[in-house]
Amino acid sequence: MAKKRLERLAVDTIRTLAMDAVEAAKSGHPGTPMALAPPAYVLWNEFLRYNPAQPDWPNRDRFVLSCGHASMLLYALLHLAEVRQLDASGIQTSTPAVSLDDIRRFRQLHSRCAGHPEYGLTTGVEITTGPLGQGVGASVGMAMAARWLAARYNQPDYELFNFKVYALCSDGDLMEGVAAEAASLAGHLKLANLCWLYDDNQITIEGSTDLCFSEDVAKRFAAYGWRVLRVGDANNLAAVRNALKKFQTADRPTLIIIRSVIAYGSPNKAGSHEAHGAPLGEEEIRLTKAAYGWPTEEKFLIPEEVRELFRAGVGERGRQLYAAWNELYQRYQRDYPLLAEQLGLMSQRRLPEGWDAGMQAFPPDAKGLATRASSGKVLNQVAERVPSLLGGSADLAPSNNSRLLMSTAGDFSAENHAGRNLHFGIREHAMGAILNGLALCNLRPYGATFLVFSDYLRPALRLAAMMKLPVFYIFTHDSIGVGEDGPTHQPIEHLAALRAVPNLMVFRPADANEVAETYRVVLSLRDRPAAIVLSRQNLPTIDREKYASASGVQFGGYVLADAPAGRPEVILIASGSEVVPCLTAREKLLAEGISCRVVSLPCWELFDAQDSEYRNAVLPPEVKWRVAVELGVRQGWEKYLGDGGVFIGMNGFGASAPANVLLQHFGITPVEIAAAARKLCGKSG
Ligand SMILES: Cc1ncc(C[n+]2csc(CCOP(=O)(O)OP(=O)(O)O)c2C)c(N)n1
Ligand SMILES: [Mg+2]
Repeated sequence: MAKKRLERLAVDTIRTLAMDAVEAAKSGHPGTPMALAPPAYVLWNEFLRYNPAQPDWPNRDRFVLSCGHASMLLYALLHLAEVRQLDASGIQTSTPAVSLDDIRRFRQLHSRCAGHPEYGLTTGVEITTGPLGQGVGASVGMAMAARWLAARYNQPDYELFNFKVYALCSDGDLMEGVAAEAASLAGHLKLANLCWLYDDNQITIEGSTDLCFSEDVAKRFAAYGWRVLRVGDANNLAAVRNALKKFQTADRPTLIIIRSVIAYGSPNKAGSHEAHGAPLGEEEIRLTKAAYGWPTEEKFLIPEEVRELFRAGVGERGRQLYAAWNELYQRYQRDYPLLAEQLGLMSQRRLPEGWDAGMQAFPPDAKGLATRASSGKVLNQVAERVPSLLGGSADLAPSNNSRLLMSTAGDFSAENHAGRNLHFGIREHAMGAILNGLALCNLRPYGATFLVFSDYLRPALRLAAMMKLPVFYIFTHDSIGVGEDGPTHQPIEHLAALRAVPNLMVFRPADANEVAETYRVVLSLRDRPAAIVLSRQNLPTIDREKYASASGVQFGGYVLADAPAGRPEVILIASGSEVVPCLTAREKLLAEGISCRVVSLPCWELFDAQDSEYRNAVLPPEVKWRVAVELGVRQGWEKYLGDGGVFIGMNGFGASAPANVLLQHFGITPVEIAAAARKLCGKSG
């Protein structure tokens, strides 16, 4: 069969699979896969360096479907390329990642063809997408990871890492702010290994992009420092090929603007927003198949020649490239055993033996230090022994104490892709997305900002939790304790909002030693992100001879100071900066003959995961008189307070004044804590 006809057959196979799957599901997005089948075909079968039999090859090119609603496009490609599924422990199996049955059961329970691509569910899906902008945002992190790995691990004659990152994106992706933030940084960093293919179909859900999107995207990206190429018609395979060829030798990121027609080929729906998110309908499918010259009554048809074409293309190329790489890697292991060992650990998200040996205990100190400061010290101690740890702040590193200070760390820049200190600029949302991209390439990234601005990266954080990525966030300036900056900078609802995210661990350590223990837990996480919430103001370092060891952090909560004979009438529960005020209140209460226990509760998620025996030992069900203290909203504390408890915290926004004045003003002091406990016990002061 002539090459051109064969290619057309492959393209139409992708199109009809998408049409049939959406029709069977009675739900989904057929129009965009139909339009983008040609460029996706060329990219996958002619350019992508990807081994379907070894989908976790660390140097594979990454393909990100940022417009996740076009998921059937990706599933069709994974099926035709015969990508193999990895099992839960990452071992290859001989089962297809996407079987034809999965495609038939698109969007149904337990099908690997979920509504939007889900990382971890379907091998070959490099990232969960659907929330527009997140895929392209994370693609910048992936491209940074490729550069960083190359700069740190390639050796003369050992080019282990040189993978490229391709992201397919839509109008919606490029309207989102996160894409602009990420593109701006990618241009600045000259990430020449990054290519976005933009589906310029001039259609979104409400209709033509004329309604709300009239900027010159090409000029905008050129201004970011990108190279901009155009393909006038998505069906022109030669033009797509040409553009992708140019990208291979680029010296900066590339945007390929591809003009396409949504639902191409459909006589009545092509070019219409109606084809975005609804099945075409049986009759329209028949007409469209006829227009393609496809058998009109066949469903889920895959001509054998098309399978052969993919085997001879991406399959064979991937097999050869991987074999050559693997041979190189064998030699690398012999010649650079230490570096190879690091890479091996990274690929399993494991830490080097003794990684926490450098962590030092902090001596008791009444003046103490801010937990952001102790965090900076511990982070640096840990970074010495965890080579995959890298990160930075959204322009607040001096305040977040998030900088890696050792001389070998360096700054990541266009000239130095080996730096471990990342500079995100004031781009919290892109920071969140980039951290996901870095973690998806098995690095251990962190990002820092003020807790109050965690809202700015929340959509990316949510995806990190959904994808089970071990990203961590350093959120400082955690309460009205920031003082004079006032209510705009004083987080109130943020702890509750973060605790509401499934699979995210939120830590709010009380002193320097709890900070160290927090890092011990957080760095060992392999399947979830964590937020470390830290104070701006100094907090006393608790005397651990007098009170319990900070190692209790590993249980999420622990008895820090017990009542005489372990029989409390009342329990004071707190996190972070409110723990020491509770200790002070306890002293007062003990002096009055009220037996009182203080529980430090730095991490709800960890505490809730303990068995009931432990939890009941810390918070005995029979002790109903409880006071919880936290400089945030009450939401969620009910589960520890029960019916008889009292909450001391914030009911509304803060105010601008020195921190101590604010604590008095809002009534959050040891005096008030003791008074609340006394009242519960029915005693007077
Ligand atoms: C952050 C976010 N907001 C809204 C949506 C809902 N949504 C899905 S697709 C889409 C826009 C569709 O237009 P476009 O991105 O151009 O995709 P096309 O229809 O051209 O494939 C919207 C608003 C979303 N998925 N993510
Ligand atoms: Mg569009």
